[in-house]
Amino acid sequence: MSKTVHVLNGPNLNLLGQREPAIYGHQTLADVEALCRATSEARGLNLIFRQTNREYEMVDWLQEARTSAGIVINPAGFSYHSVPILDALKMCACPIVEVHISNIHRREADWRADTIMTTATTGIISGLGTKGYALAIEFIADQVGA
Ligand code: CA2
Repeated sequence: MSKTVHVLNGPNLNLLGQREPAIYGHQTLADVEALCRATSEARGLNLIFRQTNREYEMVDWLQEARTSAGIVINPAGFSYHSVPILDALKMCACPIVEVHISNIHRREADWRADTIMTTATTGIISGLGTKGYALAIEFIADQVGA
């Protein structure tokens, strides 16, 4: 059984911490990676942590991750329209946790709640800030008995 967890981040999350702190907090993506690394190490899991602004790259990474211990994905703006990413998620054999830093059901625009990814994920964490990433990794560790 693979002991690698993939944490994949979608468009614009490379700028996390640089705008809208009232919604997304002050932590940067480097801070999120450090949190994910500490959580994975504590549970004996290897971590691959990535961010992309390119849809095709996310599809490639999901195909790479499909037989891993699990996937944590914040699809960001891809959440609302990307059929290629949805199809790639459906091909994954491992547990998948969709994470959103903000509570997408409490946002100013109703459409933000309408992620199409959730039909292909094991579950979703939304609104718990960057801690959601750590909780998602803990869930995957439990699933693989790590
Ligand atoms: O709450 C989340 O994690 C989101 O997935 C973030 C997406 C947004 O489109 C979703 O509705 C909810 C947006 C990410 C934009 O990246 C940022 C860049 C700089 C500062 C804050 C966010």
